[in-house]
Amino acid sequence: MNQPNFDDQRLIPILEKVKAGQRLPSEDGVTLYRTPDLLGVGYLANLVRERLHGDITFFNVNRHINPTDVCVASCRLCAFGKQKRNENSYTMSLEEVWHRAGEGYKEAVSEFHIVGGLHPELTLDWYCEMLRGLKQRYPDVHLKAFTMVEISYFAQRTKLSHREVLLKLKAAGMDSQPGGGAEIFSERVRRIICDHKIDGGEWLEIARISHELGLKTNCTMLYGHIESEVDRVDHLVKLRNLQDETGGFVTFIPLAFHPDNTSLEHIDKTTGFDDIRNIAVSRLMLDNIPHIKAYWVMMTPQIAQIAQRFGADDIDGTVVEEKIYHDAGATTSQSLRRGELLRLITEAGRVPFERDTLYRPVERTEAAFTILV
Ligand code: V47
Repeated sequence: MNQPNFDDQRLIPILEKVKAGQRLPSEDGVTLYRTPDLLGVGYLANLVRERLHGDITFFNVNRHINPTDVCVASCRLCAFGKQKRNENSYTMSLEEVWHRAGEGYKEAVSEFHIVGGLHPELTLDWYCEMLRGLKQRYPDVHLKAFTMVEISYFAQRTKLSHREVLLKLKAAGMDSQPGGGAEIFSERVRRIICDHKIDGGEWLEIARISHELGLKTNCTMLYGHIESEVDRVDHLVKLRNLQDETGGFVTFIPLAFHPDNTSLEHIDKTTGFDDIRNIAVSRLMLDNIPHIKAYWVMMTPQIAQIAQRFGADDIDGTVVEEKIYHDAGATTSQSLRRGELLRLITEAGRVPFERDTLYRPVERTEAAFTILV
């Protein structure tokens, strides 16, 4: 292996650890966040990414379903949630959810990604019925549903424990959970950007219970608002510690804060430099989480493409009808066709691998290809 020519000599001892497969301590995480030598950080992250996944970049064909944007929490970071009395809010009926999903089924999706606001009237039984209806109609589609924040709210409303809520949803058809709602675990920051949300400890505790019940989940970090580099590293290390215990996280997704239409609108948008850096640092710090996703909706397809050479091995999916980021001013398209994902991957010199939610290969029939290309 050629020795790289780092601009920042502080990366040399980190290279030695990366080459030896050693865990990086928090101080290295802070250095990786603060150095201007992004190419150096990317070089290190790419070593790990290629060691784990070679030239493969994963993607899937999925559809997002957001049954309601009514939310009792008014998080300052969010442009999606609305109060029930807001005439622009919406709540789908069960029939509507199943109908939307049917459009996804025609698009040959392998996953429905289902999250929504904390609705004060929809019951846990309603959500279970929604899942059962989806499974009955589309038995082959994986249901990745509900963040830890939603689980906590269902528990609060029903007076059941987190475990009981998760068991009910699992029995109704929930196959895994997305990684949202983690934001940043620092309580100081959380009090400002999402003070109505569960704290970081509860988010991690619910993830732990999910994993104990055999559910796989994703995890995220929201960056680019008022957090410091130390807060970011603290967040990554907390995820890494839980993963050591449970092994239940499949994919980490760093999420850039989009300020438009939120009450934090005065905050500058993240830069491409910071977006790429978050991919690279998370790949290096999260040595026990298999996949790092460059979510193209959030970082643009162009940056997601470059991220494949800076530590990311996944660029998410076709998505179809993304709402959370578009309400917060995202100017990216609301979906990408499978062919476009393939082009983003092959032009970066990577090999596309269509996966299901749990990273098993997806076999396509001729008929499915004619819809998808
Ligand atoms: O939990 C909300 C974030 C998350 C804003 O698991 C915002 O595969 C930026 O979790 N600006 C939802 N971010 C998205 C999410 C996700 C996305 C793609 C894949 C997966 C997965 C998970 O978006 C929320 C919150 O952290 N968010 N508002 C905003 N204004």
